[in-house]
Amino acid sequence: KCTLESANELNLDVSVDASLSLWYRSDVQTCTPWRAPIIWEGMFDPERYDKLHKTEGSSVALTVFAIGRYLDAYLGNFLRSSEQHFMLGLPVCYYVFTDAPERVPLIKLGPQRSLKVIKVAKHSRWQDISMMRMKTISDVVESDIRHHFTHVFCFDVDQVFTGRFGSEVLGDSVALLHAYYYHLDQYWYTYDRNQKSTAYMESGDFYYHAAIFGGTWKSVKALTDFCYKNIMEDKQNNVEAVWHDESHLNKYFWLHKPSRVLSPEYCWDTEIGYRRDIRTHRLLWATKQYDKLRRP
Ligand code: 2GW
Ligand code: MN
Repeated sequence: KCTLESANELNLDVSVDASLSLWYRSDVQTCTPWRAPIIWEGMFDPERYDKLHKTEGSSVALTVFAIGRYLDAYLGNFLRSSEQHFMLGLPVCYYVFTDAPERVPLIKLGPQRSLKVIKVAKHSRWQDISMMRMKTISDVVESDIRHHFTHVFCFDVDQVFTGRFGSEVLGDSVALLHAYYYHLDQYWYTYDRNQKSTAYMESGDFYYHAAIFGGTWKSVKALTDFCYKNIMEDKQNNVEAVWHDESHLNKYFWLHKPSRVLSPEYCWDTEIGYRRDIRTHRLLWATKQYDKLRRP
């Protein structure tokens, strides 16, 4: 059971976890075997978290990539919705990585919120666009983010905020349960099963979704360095993990357990349909337009 004492023992986010009332959700798993909280609607008091993080001086960098057709297709709605729901009340800076800075939409930002556009090259393979984010994030944490922000959250751009996505997610190392796998047995998890890949895993804890991960800048630096190093080692050996950066992320969190886990309420796909345990939608997958966006 997750208690304040168990969190204390493990050096989890103790002061923060005092705001969790884990007993409010008996219908879902609210705690990992290593006693990290899994955050579900109804488990926490948003105001207490906000107060606490204001006092502690928490601040958040959000990284997002919008390269090629993804810029016009998704970035505007992502940023506009984020201004309505993401970390309201805390200092936030968007780090937007794109190959076309001139096409980044002008969004009116709230107080204490800013946006940086950083030009990056467009890799020709989409798998590389996705995987190479790890290297880019690591570099910008080192050169910029670590000097200005306590936390970093990294997002896919093909999604839209629809509800509070607040300071309750802040922790040392934060992973997200994949909406399609959270209720399934291990057997179904799509870990990389190729022994030649560095992402190879026989078993794991959960299947995490790479669409959102975060934590302190230090943890995010460690995660992105690990994934990038393994991605490059695989390239040298002419292998590629089955779900690219997501396979490497799952391997990382198997070896380095997250201190906080987000329920799929934090990244839901309405295509799944109604689920009794999903009490709120904080972020939704945007409609995939693979035919339009993924042709060469
Ligand atoms: C990606 C796939 C095919 C064609 C284009 C792209 C693409 C991705 C692109 O042209 N431009 C671009 O900026 N991206 C960025 O990479 C963008 O931020 C996007 O959200 C992210 C991941 O690609 P996405 O969202 O199409 O992949 P998903 O939704 O299937 O993502 C899961 O699996 C990926 C690995 O295959 C990643 O791990 C991702 O984090 C997962 O959510
Ligand atoms: Mn995506």
